[in-house]
Amino acid sequence: MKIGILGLGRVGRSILSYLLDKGEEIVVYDENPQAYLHRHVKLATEQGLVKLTDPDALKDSSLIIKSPGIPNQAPWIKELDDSGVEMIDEIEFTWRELGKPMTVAVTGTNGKSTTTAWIAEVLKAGGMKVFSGGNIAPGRPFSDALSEKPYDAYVVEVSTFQLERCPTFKPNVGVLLNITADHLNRHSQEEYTGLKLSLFKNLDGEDAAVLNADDVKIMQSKDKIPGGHIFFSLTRKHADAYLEDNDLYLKQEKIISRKELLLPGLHNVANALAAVGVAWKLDVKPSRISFGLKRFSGLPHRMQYLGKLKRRLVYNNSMCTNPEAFFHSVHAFDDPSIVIAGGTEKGLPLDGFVKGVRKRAKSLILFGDNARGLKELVEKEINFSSCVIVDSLRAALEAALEKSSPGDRILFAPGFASFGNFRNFEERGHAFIKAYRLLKSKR
Ligand code: UMA
Repeated sequence: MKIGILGLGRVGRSILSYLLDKGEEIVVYDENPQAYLHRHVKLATEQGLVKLTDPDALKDSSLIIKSPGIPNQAPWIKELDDSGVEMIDEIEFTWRELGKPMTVAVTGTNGKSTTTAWIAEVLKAGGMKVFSGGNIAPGRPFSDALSEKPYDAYVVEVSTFQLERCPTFKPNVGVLLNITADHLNRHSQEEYTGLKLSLFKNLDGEDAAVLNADDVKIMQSKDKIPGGHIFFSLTRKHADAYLEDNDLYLKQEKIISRKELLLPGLHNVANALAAVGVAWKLDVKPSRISFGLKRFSGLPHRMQYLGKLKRRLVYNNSMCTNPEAFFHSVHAFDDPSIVIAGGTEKGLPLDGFVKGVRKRAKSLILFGDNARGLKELVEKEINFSSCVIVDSLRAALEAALEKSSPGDRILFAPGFASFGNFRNFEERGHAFIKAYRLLKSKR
């Protein structure tokens, strides 16, 4: 059987390695010739196991698997479609190849990655062996599961890019967190909403749709969503999973207090309630749901709770790379933090940074190229005088300890890009974690 792979990013390479093991005839195409230089692709090509080709030569394939980044509207994709060849998304392919296993698929505009990882944690607490992946970043493609031993459940984040060609994909539980505008360069708003809802199109009475009852767009569409409905809400007590007086409930039974969750912000309470809804459908006991919710400290570098250092709570939000994100990071908490910030300017307006400092910073520890400029800015604009400039992340943590008291929170929310000192936000986050561990070991 001749199988085509379009795109040799993380998805394409993961499928390639699985198909190589199966001994299939494989043809690949990527518009960027650099993609062929990747070590595994190069090796397979040199050994004659893979043919690099052009779109025309793919027309007689038995099946083509398209990477999510390649737009459906591309003329060469349309041409392939016209030839009648079957072209599907990685999600559809992986689910079929795995033999249609127990799958929880999570979509929405915001919060997908955190909720996917949180659901996985709660199901693990319930004793299940769980694969977690999909669109989630940092994370691994769903197709990585093909090369591993079977799991009890697969929890996958799916983006609209991955739902365009999933004709038979039928998760046992689909989760829709929210729908706002996004990816309008690739879909119209109507198409985008339609694609999100298409996650549920094959559900039957045995399956469940876990839906945010606070989202107007979702509630307007709910009658079109098949499967049993499980609602979660921050405000409605008649929902299945809900928040009341700062406690999270499942069907009138208290599961956990909000203050026991390590992740800040009401949006994360909503994400936790979605996880409660999924866990209930999969028969996880309330005490285990509570345990799993409590244990989750966040995805790496996204408001990740690291632990306590000299009785200060330390959070790593290295993913915060612009002033607007800085504003939201510091506002995730109701009270001010000792904030570590700074990096490389990308020419963006600095209002979000200044507003964030005014409302939610007790002290500011600044590092990176723009440290001096930021100090002058907040001194001049808002008369903020509690600034320290440092030249390393370790020095930043030490300064933060000096400026704080037990019980305070130290928040690493750079608000700027990581270029210059680090390759990307992940490397910067790792450097922060390393500094935290070093100081912790010296206590
Ligand atoms: N390519 C072409 N032609 C194109 C576009 C891409 O040939 O028109 C080739 C590129 O040269 C490249 C390959 O396709 O070699 C890249 O494929 P890809 O963009 O699908 O990237 P992957 O590395 O396979 O990553 C994809 C997702 N990428 C996108 O949706 C753009 C990752 O989501 C996802 O984590 C990964 O699969 C595993 O499932 C990233 C993302 O930005 C994080 N997602 C969007 C989001 O979250 O908002 C949807």
